[in-house]
Amino acid sequence: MDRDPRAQVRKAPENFLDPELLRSIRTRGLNEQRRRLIRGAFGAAVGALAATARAAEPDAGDPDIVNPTPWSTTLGKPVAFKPYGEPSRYEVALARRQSPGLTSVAQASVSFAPLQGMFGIITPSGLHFERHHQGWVDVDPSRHRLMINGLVGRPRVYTMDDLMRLPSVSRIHFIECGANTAMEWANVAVPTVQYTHGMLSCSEFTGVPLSVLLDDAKFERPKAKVVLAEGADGSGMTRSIAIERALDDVIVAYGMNGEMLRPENGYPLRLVVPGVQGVSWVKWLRRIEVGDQPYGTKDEVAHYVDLMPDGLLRQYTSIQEAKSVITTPSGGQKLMGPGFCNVTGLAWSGRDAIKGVDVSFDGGRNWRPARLETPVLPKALTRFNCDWTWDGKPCLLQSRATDKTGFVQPTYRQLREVRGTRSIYHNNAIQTWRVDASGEVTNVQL
Ligand SMILES: Nc1nc2c(c(=O)[nH]1)N[C@H]1C(S)=C(S)[C@@H](COP(=O)(O)O)O[C@H]1N2
Ligand SMILES: [Mo]
Repeated sequence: MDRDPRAQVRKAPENFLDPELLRSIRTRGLNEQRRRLIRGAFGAAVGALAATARAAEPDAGDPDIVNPTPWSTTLGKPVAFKPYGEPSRYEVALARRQSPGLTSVAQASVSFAPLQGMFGIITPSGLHFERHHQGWVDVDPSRHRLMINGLVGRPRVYTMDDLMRLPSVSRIHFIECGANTAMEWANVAVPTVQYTHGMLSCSEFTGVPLSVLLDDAKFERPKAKVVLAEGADGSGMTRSIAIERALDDVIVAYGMNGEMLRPENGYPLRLVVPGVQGVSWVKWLRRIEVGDQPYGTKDEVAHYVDLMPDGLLRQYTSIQEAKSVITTPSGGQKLMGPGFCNVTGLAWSGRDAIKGVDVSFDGGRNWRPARLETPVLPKALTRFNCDWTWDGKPCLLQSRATDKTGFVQPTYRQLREVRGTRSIYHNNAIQTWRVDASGEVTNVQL
């Protein structure tokens, strides 16, 4: 343990096409560096580890059991050594990454969440994916205002202090960019789940229900049909949201995972539109205008439309349909050898809670039900697990989600029959990972 893991990890370049990076991808919480230590330091000494249980016998001579470790024979560090805590220095490989191939302009960019290294359903705030149309902005909360205007009897302007006095709710929801998994439409087969599905995160959000603010502004029923949400950044981000949805579960949120939103994610105020594609979750939210028809702004007419096989554009496609992905084993990881392996992944639906997830080991011919971890919440990520004993032969891993509405995640063939091949957004097809005889996992499309 005297090797400096930072030095090893720094070698990993950010370019996803580089094999060094792929080797640094974490597997089941043990990053590649630590796995190598396990195999190298005493895996060799132990020799034949039982194939079914990857753990050493107590008398196997492991020096980290036999000898005292530095941390058990020295004084610990004092409390509040760091006023704001951070992960262990051994975990620096777990990081958001950008794909240079996708985003050449730094300010209009994406960083992907490292799904392959996360547990449960909550995304740590520092690993939440980012998508900015014109960079993130550093808003001074004392100067931030939220205006409610348009078809209202009483236009309102709130300060942050005003908003924090109002009734609040906290709810766990996923956010997925409509362009998540977009490269796969063209079968680009980006190498890791971080790049195939990493524009996805799930947090507990706290804030004021939008319905409270609309009522406070005395919005004009029944004339009001839609609200327009506008951000304070330079991108002029504006999205129309139907009034029924706005009055349902939309939150004007200031909190994320128990603290104020991070600047990258909209500090001090963002819209949370459960189940709806990320672009409608307007960050640095400064205005809600009530109107009687959709606004047809650039972000919903020129962008975020789906080109259908008949050549027409599908607009206002907002809901993220049921989808799932296996996060371990996944692309860029390597199985340590035949034997037991917990297959784990995430499932979600923008319509309701997940009802079930099936896992296939033979490219979709046979399916087995996975165990869902609790809680299983509507419009939130759901973690699934499936016991598997790998026999060392090549195989094709898939997961298939079904939500409470009965919607079943489609195959690529089924999705393309309806949507054609020219889409960018809303790819919720079944993902396939190929495991070869050496245990290496790659992204393939069936
Ligand atoms: N004001 C503003 N809001 C915005 C954006 C933006 O560029 N500006 N990007 C949108 C897009 S396309 C997505 S996918 C989500 C991403 O949210 P995140 O960065 O918190 O992950 O924010 C949305 N809200
Ligand atoms: Mo997005």
